[in-house]
Amino acid sequence: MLFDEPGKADGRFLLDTGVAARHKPFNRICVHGAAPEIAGALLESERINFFGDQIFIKEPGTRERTAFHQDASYFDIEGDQCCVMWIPVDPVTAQTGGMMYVRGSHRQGQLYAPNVFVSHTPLPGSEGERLPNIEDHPNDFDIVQFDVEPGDILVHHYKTIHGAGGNLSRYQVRRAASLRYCGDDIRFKARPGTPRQLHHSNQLQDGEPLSGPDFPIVWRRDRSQDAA
Ligand SMILES: O=C(O)CCC(=O)C(=O)O
Repeated sequence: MLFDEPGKADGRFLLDTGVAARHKPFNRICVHGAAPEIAGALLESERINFFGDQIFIKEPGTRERTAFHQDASYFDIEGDQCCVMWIPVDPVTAQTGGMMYVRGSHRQGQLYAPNVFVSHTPLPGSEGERLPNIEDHPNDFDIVQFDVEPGDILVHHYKTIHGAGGNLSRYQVRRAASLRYCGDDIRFKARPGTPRQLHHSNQLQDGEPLSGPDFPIVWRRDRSQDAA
């Protein structure tokens, strides 16, 4: 386990996956809110498929870090046009577990093995080299961290290496949703060892574009205003 501080602290780290499949108001934000259009603009895509979601809650006094990782290693897809929106509903600083990104790491062309999220241990059966130990050598990497408020959205490329600290505050909970959107060039690709999305019907074969109920289209570029 990767802990921020030795000693005793009793905050809990809750992670849940596929919330949009179970919770209608959350689903509305994922598929009808502003996020799909923002993804379309950032990815310069003609259409956007919703890929999935997670929520991350770190109570005050949570020592568990989120180990550095690349989301792409956990997703059964390949291609370039995929982004992840990290949406906090609390003010978040470095002390309460602010997200840290290794700048430009999405362009390195390497996909590392997925880890178990709270330690460097790779997921059983997964492929790829282990990530370097960034937690113990932060000065060797170009890491950026942003303090955020409710209403802010942090967006990263799905190959960007990122992680987060524990929540060392005494009173401030840190809750965030992570929404994933895919654009035109993304294709399905099953990856060994990745956690199965229990709400998925798994109808796609490797190489197929995303479609169907698992990956609904949530935005299309409106070409009706384009000059003739
Ligand atoms: O909130 C966290 O601790 C991690 C979030 C994350 O890794 C993600 O959204 O991809």
